[in-house]
Amino acid sequence: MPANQGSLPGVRVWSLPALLAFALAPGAALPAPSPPPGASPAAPSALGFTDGRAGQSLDGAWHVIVDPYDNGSLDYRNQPRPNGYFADAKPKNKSDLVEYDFSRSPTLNVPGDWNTQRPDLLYYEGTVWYERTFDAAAGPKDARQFLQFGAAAQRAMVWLNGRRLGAHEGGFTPFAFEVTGRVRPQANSLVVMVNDTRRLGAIPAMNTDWWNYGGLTRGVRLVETPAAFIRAARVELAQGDAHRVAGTVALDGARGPTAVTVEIPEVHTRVTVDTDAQGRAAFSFPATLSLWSPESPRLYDVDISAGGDRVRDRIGFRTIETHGTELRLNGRPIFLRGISLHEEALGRGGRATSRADAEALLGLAKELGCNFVRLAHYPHNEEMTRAADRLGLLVWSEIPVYWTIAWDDADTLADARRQLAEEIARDGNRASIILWSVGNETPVTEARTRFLRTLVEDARAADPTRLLTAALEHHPSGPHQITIDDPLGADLDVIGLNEYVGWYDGLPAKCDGLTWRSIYQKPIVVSEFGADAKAGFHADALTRFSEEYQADLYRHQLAMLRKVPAVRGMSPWILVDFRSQRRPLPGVQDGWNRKGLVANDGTKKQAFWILRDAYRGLAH
Ligand code: GCB
Repeated sequence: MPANQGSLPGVRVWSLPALLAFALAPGAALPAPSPPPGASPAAPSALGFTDGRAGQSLDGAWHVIVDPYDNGSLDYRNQPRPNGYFADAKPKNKSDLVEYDFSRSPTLNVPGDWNTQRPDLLYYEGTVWYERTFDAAAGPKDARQFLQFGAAAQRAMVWLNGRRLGAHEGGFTPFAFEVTGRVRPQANSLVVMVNDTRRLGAIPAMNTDWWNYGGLTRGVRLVETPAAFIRAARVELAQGDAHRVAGTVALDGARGPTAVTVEIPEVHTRVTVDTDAQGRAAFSFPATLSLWSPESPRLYDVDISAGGDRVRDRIGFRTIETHGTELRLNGRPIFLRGISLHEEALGRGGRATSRADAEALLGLAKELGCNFVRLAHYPHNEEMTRAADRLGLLVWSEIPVYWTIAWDDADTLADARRQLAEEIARDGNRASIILWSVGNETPVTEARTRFLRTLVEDARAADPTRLLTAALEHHPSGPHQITIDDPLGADLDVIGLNEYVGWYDGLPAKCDGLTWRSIYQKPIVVSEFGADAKAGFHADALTRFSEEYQADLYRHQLAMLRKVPAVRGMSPWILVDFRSQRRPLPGVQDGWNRKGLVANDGTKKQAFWILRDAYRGLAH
C-alpha cells in the first residue's frame, strides 16, 4: 500500500507523495489517468553523450502554476483527476470551464530553482507545474527521440501532449523518456509536475542543513539518436595496468552483435570489438598516455562508434589506490588539500547551473590552493565535474543519504541505490572523481550499517576502480582522546570524518591537547571542520561568529591535524556561505550557514588566507 494514504472508510484518499510513490513502484500504474500504452511508469536511465547529439535544448522560460494544494492532480475528494493540469487544456468554447491557463501564467527560467527566482517562492515547498511548447522538425527516418532531464528537485512526473511518460524520484541525477513517434512537428505540449515536499521515506528526508531548492534545476533536452545507438560507455585505465585502457560499451536498439570501435586519435590507438546479443561489449587495448593529475589535468578525446552512431568524450586517465594509511594517485602518495562546497551560485545564491557558475566556484578553490573538492551533499551538476576534470581538482562525490533517513524502509533503500547508480552512470568517465561517498553523519545502528553496506557493495560492483568512503562521526574515549571505530569503516577504503572540535565541541584551544585513535589502518580524510563567521564582523578570537574566531579555529585545527599521520586529506566546511532554513540567528545568519571561507558576495574572510597559506606549505 502506498505510504501517506488516508483512512476514510471505503475510500482510498491520495496525497501527492502517495501518488508519486505509487507511480514509482516497480510495475505500478496510476489508477487514473492510466499510463499511455507502452510507457513505463518510472523513468528509464539517462542517456550518456547527449551534448554532441542532434536535438534541441528546451531550456529557457517555462510557464508555471504554483500548486500548494495539488489541485492539478487531485480533486476535492483527494482522488486523481482524470483531466488535471497535465492535459494543458484550453476552453473549447465560451461555455467550457477550464480554471487554469499555462499560456497566461507567469514564467520561470529552466534550468533554475524556483526559490530564488521569485521572492514569494523563497520558502515554498510543494508542487509547481511547468509547461512549455515546442516544435520539432522531423529527424532522419528511423531516428529515435528522447526527453532528457538533467535533474528535477525533488521528484517529477512528465506528460507529453497529454500522455504521461513517467516519473522520477531524486533531485540530483538525470533521467530520460523515449518519445519516438510521440513528437509532433508543431506545438508539442510538455508538462512537468515538480514536487519538493520533504518526506520521511525520501533521500534526503525531513532535515537538511541546506536549502530545499525545488524546480527543474538542470537543463532539459530533446535528444535525437539513430535506431541503434551508444547509450553508455566507460573508458578508463585497466585495473593494475597503467599502460592499458579498458572499459565497456552498452548499445541500445542493436539487433544482434554489432562492431564497436573505441579510438584515442591523439595517440593513434583504437580497438574494435563485437557486442554480445544484449548490445554490450568489454574492450581493452595498450596505450601510453600522459596521466591525469591536479598538476597536469591532461584530457584526451575518445571516440566511440558503433553501426551508424558516433560519440566523443574528453577523458583523463589516472590511478587511485590506498596503501595502508596512504592515498596514492598514479602510484605516488598524495595529500588532499580540499574544501567542501554546495552547488550554490557565488554572487546570487540559488542553484549553480552553468559552466560559468562552476568555474567561479572551482576557481575559488584553486585560488585557495586546493587539489581536491568535496561536492556536498548530493551529486552536483555535470558542469562541476567536467570543470573539475579541466581544472585539475580531485573530487569526492556523494549521494544525499544525510543524517536521519528511513533505514528500515525497502523503498528508501531502492531510492538510494538508484540515485547512486545514476550518479556513477553519469560520471563514470570523470578522472577527477576518486571517491564515492555513501552517507553523511549517519547514526551507528545495525539497520543503518546494513543499508550503507548495500550501497558500498553496489558502488564496488558498478565501479571497481574508485575508492569508497562516507563521512563518519567519532566519539570521545577520554577527556583528551577521540576514537574512530564506526563499524562501517571496515567496508570503506577511506575513512571520512566530520569533526567540529572548537565549534560544536568546545572552543578552538580544545584541539591542542587532543589525540586521535582509529581502529582502522586506512587513510582518514577530515571531510568537515569549521566555524561560522559573518564577513566583516570583527571581535576577539573567543567571540562567536567573528572572523577572528573562525581564523583561530583554523589555526588550532590545522596544528592538530598535522599531528595525525593517518590524516591524508581534508575538506573543511565550507568554501562559500550557503542558504539554510536551519540558521535563523538575526543579524548574523539570517537564513545562511556562515561557515564559508568566502561570503556569498565573494568577500574573503580571514580564515581563507590561513588555509591558503597552510595549503601552500603542503604543496611543496
Ligand atoms: C555538518 C553537516 C553539514 C552542516 C555542518 C554545519 O556536520 O554535515 O551539512 O552544514 O555540519 O554547519 O553544522
